[in-house]
Amino acid sequence: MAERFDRIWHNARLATMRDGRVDLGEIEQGLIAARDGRIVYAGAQSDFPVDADAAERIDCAGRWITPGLVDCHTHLVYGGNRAHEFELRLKGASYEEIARAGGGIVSTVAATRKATEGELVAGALPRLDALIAEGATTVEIKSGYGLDAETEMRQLAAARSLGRVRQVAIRTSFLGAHALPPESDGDKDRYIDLICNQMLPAVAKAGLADAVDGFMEGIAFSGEQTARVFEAARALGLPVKLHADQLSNLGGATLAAKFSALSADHLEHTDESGAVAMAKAGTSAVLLPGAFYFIRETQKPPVELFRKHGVHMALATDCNPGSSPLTSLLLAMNMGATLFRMTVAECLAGVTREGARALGVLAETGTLEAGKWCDLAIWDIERPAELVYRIGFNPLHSRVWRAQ
Ligand code: DI6
Ligand code: FE
Repeated sequence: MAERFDRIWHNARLATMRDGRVDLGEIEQGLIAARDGRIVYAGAQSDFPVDADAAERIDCAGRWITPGLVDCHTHLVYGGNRAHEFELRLKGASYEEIARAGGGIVSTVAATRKATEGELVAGALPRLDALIAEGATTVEIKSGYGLDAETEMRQLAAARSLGRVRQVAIRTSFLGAHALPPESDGDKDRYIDLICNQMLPAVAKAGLADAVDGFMEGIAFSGEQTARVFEAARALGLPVKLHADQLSNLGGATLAAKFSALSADHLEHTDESGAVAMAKAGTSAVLLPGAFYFIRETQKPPVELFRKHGVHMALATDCNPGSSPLTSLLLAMNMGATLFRMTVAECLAGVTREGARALGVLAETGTLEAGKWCDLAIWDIERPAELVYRIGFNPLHSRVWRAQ
């Protein structure tokens, strides 16, 4: 008897993004078959049984199918808005002047503390929907605008709620060590104690975080303070990741590697020893060209060193109100190519396979392979390079999350 499938997409061109390749794993006459939300077959149409039975058959008319996109670094749940700050900056105000006038990250913290979970969800939905409209099927969301246990947990709960009101997989990261809250009176060590002894255990107990993140920087936390947060995460069995070497080289990439972090992110100032340490540890590099562009950074991440040492490179939006108000993975890809000189294959892998790897979910999504969730983006394009090349144009034809 012929095998039965729920849905079959035929007459498609596939960019499978299978691991271990520098190309896209293209299949010209391709077919995908799904059952129970999972890919059962992704390959040449000619190798697929002609008598296979399916509840639904979709003729893709030669369109390209890529894995559903993965945004592996966002801060898209927050209260308020910082457009006014942008206007002040355009008039010449410095980041410090804005911060002293009550703006900057502290203003987002104040607005986030005032917002209910429902308000946080409602505020984040248009941003999440913008990502989904371009084919995103997995999105990571960080806390870090609460900076107290209650608000951090509310932010993470809002992130989890988003995954219930939209067909998208949400991965959460606890970023209590994002900035020093105003009530800490400059005492960073005492705030780190609070994170390790109270906030993180409460977040872990509630099952609200899939990973723990930090911001290691002169304006944020030191290597020693970050290591304490990572030790606490390790004791709770949670994987770690780090905002590292964004504005200066404090050895963030090396520290992340030492803790076998899933990823080190930003990395504009990472040196060769950091890249080597990441390669050895299997820590992914998450590159964030939106922040690089928006704060008019000039130091580029060492893409050449990452290639040389075989560090996996992901690309993400870093969607946040202060340094990267970006909700487009297509534009992130264009920026990855034009600003960082990444290849088309690297950009596409960066928002699919490598994004999934950076989140620790590569076994579940990120490539078109049997056994994974059937997460697809179907595009009206002639060649995959169009996804990277065009600016501000969305050629998504349709999106499929877990075969639906
Ligand atoms: N790095 C950044 O660039 C943002 N956070 C971080 O860890 C800035 C966040 C903000 O200004 O709201
Ligand atoms: Fe970030």
